[in-house]
Amino acid sequence: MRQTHHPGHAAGRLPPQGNPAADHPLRGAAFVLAAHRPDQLPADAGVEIAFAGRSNAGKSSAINALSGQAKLARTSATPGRTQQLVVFALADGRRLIDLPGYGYAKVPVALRDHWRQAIDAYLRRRQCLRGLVLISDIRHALTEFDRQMLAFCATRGLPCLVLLSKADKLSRAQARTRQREVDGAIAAHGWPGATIAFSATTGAGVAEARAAVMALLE
Ligand SMILES: Nc1nc2c(ncn2[C@@H]2O[C@H](COP(=O)(O)OP(=O)(O)O)[C@@H](O)[C@H]2O)c(=O)[nH]1
Ligand SMILES: [Mg+2]
Repeated sequence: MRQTHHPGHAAGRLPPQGNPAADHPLRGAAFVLAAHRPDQLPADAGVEIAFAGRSNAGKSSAINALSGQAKLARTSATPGRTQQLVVFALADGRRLIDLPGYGYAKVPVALRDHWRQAIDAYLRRRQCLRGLVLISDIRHALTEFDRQMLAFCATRGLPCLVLLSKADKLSRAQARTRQREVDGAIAAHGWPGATIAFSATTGAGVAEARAAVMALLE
């Protein structure tokens, strides 16, 4: 096929050739909508996985790293910014849901309760939900909410992929120790969780996490 010149394509900024989702399906993820309440989400059909985590844990950065798109989800140095259920869809319609970050102390109590209930309702009722991706800072122990998410997955029989984020902040040995501690807590409770040490900054664990996320979406 003959290529025509396009003035918007400066050297080095040519788009990838062919189907953008060709190398991995998450690359085709696109923003659909942001909801304030679970009833504003797309119809409860098809296949969906949700991303949960404490505010500032690196949830948006993880979604961007997994999708290979630097600006898909908004990242912020200011915790407590994402207070919506953000929906992304793959080319074939399967969805990723970015749940509101929890645990940010400066959010007013009433708003925190609102989101707590919204997350709770979503996780309890959503039939198309196939699994949860929990983002937890590798430097900290699992929070009370992390534990509730894992216990919730056990109750509903859903798998939970735990991305131990910001692994670049620790040495390899420290990261391994932290991961073993979390694995131990998961095993002790019989939670349906699997951990991956992850860094959006260095890309460590991203390929493995991508494969695990795609497995959840099967
Ligand atoms: N060093 C490092 N910083 C990270 C990583 N992931 C996120 N961050 C930083 O942590 C802060 C919060 O990240 P964000 O993705 O917005 O967190 P969210 O609130 O959970 O969505 C930002 O300043 C990010 O740049 C990582 O893998 N390594
Ligand atoms: Mg975020």
